[in-house]
Amino acid sequence: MARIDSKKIRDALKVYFIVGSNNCLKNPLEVVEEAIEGGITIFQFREKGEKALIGQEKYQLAKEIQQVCKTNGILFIVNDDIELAIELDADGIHIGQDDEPIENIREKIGDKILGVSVHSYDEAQLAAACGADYLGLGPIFPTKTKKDAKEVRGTTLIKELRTKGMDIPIVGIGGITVENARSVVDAGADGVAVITAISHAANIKEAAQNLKGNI
Ligand code: TZP
Ligand code: MG
Repeated sequence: MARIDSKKIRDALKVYFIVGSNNCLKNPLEVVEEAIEGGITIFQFREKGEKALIGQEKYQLAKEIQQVCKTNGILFIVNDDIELAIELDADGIHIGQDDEPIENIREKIGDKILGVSVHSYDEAQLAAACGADYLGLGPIFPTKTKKDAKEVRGTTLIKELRTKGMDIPIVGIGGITVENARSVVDAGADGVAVITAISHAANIKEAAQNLKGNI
């Protein structure tokens, strides 16, 4: 296996759906299936926070969602839990600044996709130099989903990285909705990552479709 090429990851980042069981108002498997029907382009399993599953229950849910993703040709990324990502042979892992050093993770995962959340130009430069395949930037807009989220920056950092010549694939995250998604891509992101805009929608398939249609 070789590292994913940047064209492929750029395309995959367009509509990035992230979910854990505590973000869902119904069975997470159904949520993911309907989101896939609506056209999401990549998926992240993010089982953390209040009432998050642990141990065997977490593993089982991840495995079932991974199977749904596989059947539908959707990349399956695991948030934070490198052991789980390796055990499941996931397509990739997404880490933050508080996780293990990026180069250690790259060493452990080989050519799997590596996404890194960054909050400044310096963090972005370091992540790119250490082997990140894409960067997550946020929160772009106010969000209630991540309690320890950093300050809202709008699209400022996306524009800064692009203006300074960084070409690495970027996805924006935090408070993104069908109404504001376009502004994130216009600022230079390759796509938008959302939790609530899809997982809490009355019609999940339509929410994913509308998001895709608006970027
Ligand atoms: N990282 C920065 S903001 C955020 C994460 C995981 C939460 C995004 O959730 P929502 O519901 O799309 O605002
Ligand atoms: Mg983390």
